[in-house]
Amino acid sequence: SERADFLVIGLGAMGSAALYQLAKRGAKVIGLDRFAPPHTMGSSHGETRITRQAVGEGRDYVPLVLDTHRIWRELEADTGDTLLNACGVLVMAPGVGETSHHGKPDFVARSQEAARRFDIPHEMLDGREVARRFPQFLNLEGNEKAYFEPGGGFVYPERCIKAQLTRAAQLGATIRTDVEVLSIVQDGDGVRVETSAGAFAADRVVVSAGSWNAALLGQPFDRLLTVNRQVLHWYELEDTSSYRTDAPVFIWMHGATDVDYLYGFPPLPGDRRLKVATEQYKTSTTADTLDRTVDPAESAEMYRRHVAGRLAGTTPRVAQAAACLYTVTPDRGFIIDWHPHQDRVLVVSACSGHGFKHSAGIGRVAAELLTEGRSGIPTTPFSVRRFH
Ligand code: PYC
Repeated sequence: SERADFLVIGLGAMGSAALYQLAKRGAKVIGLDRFAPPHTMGSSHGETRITRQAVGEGRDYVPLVLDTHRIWRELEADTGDTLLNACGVLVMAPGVGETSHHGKPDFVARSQEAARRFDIPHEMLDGREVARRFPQFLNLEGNEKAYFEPGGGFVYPERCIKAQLTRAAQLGATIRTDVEVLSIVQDGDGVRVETSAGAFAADRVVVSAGSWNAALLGQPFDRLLTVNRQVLHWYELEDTSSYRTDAPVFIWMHGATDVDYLYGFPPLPGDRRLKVATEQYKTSTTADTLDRTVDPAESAEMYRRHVAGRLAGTTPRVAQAAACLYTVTPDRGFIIDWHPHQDRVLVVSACSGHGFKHSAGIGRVAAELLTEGRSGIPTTPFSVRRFH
């Protein structure tokens, strides 16, 4: 069997970051992926991902995103590629009614609280001020509550993954694509991994296979993790004049329930499409049985419920659509922890649909846990033991 210090299974957001950080530390490391990353089969495709530094999901996440921004800038300098566009992020909720997001109440206020605690530049706006500054948002009541963070924005997920895999390979990592992992078995002082391309052995293993994690890891992960299909939609713009070149990304809670919500991105330079999505947690699927085609009726319904009358210049014409996966814990958080039954297997992660902005920092945490046994950023909030 091929042997390494560390084996990373799944080279998406988290795995590519872990591979890069381990290679940077001089470890002998092999990365495996079932496809050829960056690919469209998991949770890391679709051109853009929101990043916010004052994370309303909880203050435990903030050190991860701050570290991640630092690493994107380092990788940009190394590769010459643009990874992070700090065009600003706007989080908006109605003046009255539903204000929860990602399972957390008062999401706008929680973002403000995190910004204050970590000294992150931000502004609090009402709907009237949002309408004045950002004419792309239509039909505001005026009493909306909004958090604006000029240092937030979006990252290019495929480029981030590619940059980390490229740097990892330059630093000596081995990357094996189109390899399916069949079993992960701990034996004495190491771990043996059987795959479609033969056996691999390592001192320790990182499992960062996203929606495939539940099946690979067995109990208790198969009980804890739920996979939800999400859909990304790109609508044709007939008029881009409301979108300044520094138009922000946005999360907009606009109605009475927590499904009355959309998030989206400004058009990319030279592009005449607007990418938006909502989220659903009602219907679950699996990575292998998911329907990856998007029915035009789904995009029509998205446009009718969330986009029409809210975003300037849009048309219902669908330029593109894609299905994407969330792997979700019961509390919509993260898992970064050793497997409870295999103490040489580090599980990274489920990220419940809000992980990409933290991914480079999570890779560094994983590398520290593997090489030093502890990490500079506390991982207790992401422990699997919290579910016992
Ligand atoms: O993390 O900002 C986010 C986000 C919005 C929608 C999905 N994730």
